[in-house]
Amino acid sequence: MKPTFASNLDALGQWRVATDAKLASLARFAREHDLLDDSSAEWFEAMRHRLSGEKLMVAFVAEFSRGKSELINAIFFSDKGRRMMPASAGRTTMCPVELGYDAEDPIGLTLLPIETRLQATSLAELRTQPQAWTMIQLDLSNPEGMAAALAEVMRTRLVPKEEAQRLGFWDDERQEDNPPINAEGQVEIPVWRHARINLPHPLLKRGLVVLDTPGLNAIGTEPELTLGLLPQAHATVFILGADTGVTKSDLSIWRDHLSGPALARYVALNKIDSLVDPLSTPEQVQQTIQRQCESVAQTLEIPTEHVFPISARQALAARLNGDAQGLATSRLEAFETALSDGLLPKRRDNLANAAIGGAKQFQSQLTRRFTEMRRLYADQLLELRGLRGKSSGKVQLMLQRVQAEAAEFEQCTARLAAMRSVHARMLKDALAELSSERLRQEVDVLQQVLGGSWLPLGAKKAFVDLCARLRALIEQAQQRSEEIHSMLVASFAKLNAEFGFSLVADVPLDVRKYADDLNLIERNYVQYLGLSQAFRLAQPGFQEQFRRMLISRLRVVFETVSNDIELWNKTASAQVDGQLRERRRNFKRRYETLDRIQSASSELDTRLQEVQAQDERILQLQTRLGALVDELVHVAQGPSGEPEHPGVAAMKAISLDLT
Ligand SMILES: Nc1nc2c(ncn2[C@@H]2O[C@H](COP(=O)(O)OP(=O)(O)OP(=O)(O)O)[C@@H](O)[C@H]2O)c(=O)[nH]1
Ligand SMILES: [Mg+2]
Repeated sequence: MKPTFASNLDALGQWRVATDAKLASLARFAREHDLLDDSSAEWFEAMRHRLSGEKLMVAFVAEFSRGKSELINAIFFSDKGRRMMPASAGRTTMCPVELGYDAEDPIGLTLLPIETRLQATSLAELRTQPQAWTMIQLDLSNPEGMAAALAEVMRTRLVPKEEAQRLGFWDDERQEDNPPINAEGQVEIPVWRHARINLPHPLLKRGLVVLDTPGLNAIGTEPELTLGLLPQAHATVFILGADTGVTKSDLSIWRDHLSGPALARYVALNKIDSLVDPLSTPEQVQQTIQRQCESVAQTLEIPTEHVFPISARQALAARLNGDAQGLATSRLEAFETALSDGLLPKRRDNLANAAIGGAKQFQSQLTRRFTEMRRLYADQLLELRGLRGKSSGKVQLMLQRVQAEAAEFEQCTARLAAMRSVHARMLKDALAELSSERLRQEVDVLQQVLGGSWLPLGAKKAFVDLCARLRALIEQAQQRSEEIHSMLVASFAKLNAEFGFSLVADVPLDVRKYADDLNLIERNYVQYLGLSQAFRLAQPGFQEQFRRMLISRLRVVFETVSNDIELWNKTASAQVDGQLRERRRNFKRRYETLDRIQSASSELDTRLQEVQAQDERILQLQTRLGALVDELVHVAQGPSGEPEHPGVAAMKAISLDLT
């Protein structure tokens, strides 16, 4: 009984493999025929890396004991023959748990001690420091042993109130949020701050990352979770209990962490089995479930169809026992279908568009180059045909003409050098404003404005101002890119007219779109600064973490903008270099040909045939290129029309891969 989500993710995985194979063939073809310049090679590598390595993160968020861990077990790990993630009554998962697979890391469970919260280092930085983590090996052949090891995520210990306070689990001013305190004045706190499970499970190997979170205020206490992981998750599943409905604390989690507009959110109304009542008919129970869904939808202000009634426990048990009827009653499959339909096609489309767009651009770049080469061959053929029956004196004259033309052409080098230096300077200016140093300066301004006081209102304003300045930097980068484009258009036109180049400046780059990423970060942070957890920012350690997290997220945006600009400009330069090389080669060939014809007139026909053969070879290359790109498009777009059964899609992907 293969879970729906799993099959669909499998199909996506097959598609990725098939599309990657087509990209690889295209790259191989280009390399074999010496058609791959540096910037294109870079693009191929980045795109293939995205296809094979891009992660898909699904985060589960809810108040404690709503069944997050149980649902994760039912959706993703029912193949293990037992309950993998600990799920039990009361508080169970004590720290965020990230399940994924990275072939470069050892298999096992790694845990970050809670005390690291006292350092200013952010979780993102700690990820790169293996010595900060405790490692527990997992024996894949022993599910019992694995489950026992995973119980580590439940570990807690008792500490004096003061220590809990330092670690962010106690606040005198917010008594209602504090954990219970025992007779000795001690408080129970998690032993670990974050857990990562690195497991070569088929789904995780396909790039899925599952994030299980602890309930209660724990979400808010870790800025990394609220600001880093959750906003970047591709989908968030919010879980409610059918037995409890929407409680006040459910609602505050929803409002504080899930109401961001950009998130793909799913709401599961779990534990519908608990509504079964021996005194009611099954129809009456169904009506109760329906009423509950409507009331949840109304409270959360979402459409009723977006609330999925399920029973995670029943689904897990049914899958473990191969019980189809039980699985149907759990209604999990409808939820899984919605989750995969909402998530996977969009992801596939994004990857497909990027792969197809890039490949087509590469194709038009090469086509331009082919056209230019064929133009030169045509000229040469004309020149050679004109020599038929001509005396060797005429050939001698032609030789001199070629020499003169070549010398005249070489005058372009000074012009090219001038253009290159202008181009390099403009590019440097455009990139300077996007450097991580520049970013740090801007964030430092925020820090100075705030001083030590991170009062929610002031912090929010300072932050909004920072985002406005950063947007202005992106706008400036856009303008500089357009200036570079105009400069190249003008220079290319002159070079084409004076020296017979056929240079074309691509459409100008659009980096303005990255302002949307900034907007998203802004919304997350503003929400965080405004919410009930903002008081935690008063603690110095959190402030520093907050700052570092912010810089690291902003840096990703700025680096993407820089990379795009660099790649665009590299492509433009590569075109100039390519044509220069081709023209020089052509002069040399023409000279050598005439030279040989002069010494033996029988050479003329041989040379004519050679040039014709070269021209035909280019035509063949162009046809082959077209075929390879078409194949890629065909595989990447996949079968059009109605979505089909995932198994069929997977089979198709495989068979296409083999052809
Ligand atoms: N009756 C019933 N119980 C369920 C269902 N799903 C989960 N439970 C039970 O509810 C309890 C809590 O489930 P967990 O999965 O541990 O809940 P959680 O949301 O992960 O809780 P924390 O880890 O504490 O944040 C466990 O005893 C589960 O077996 C369900 O569909 N029906
Ligand atoms: Mg849990």
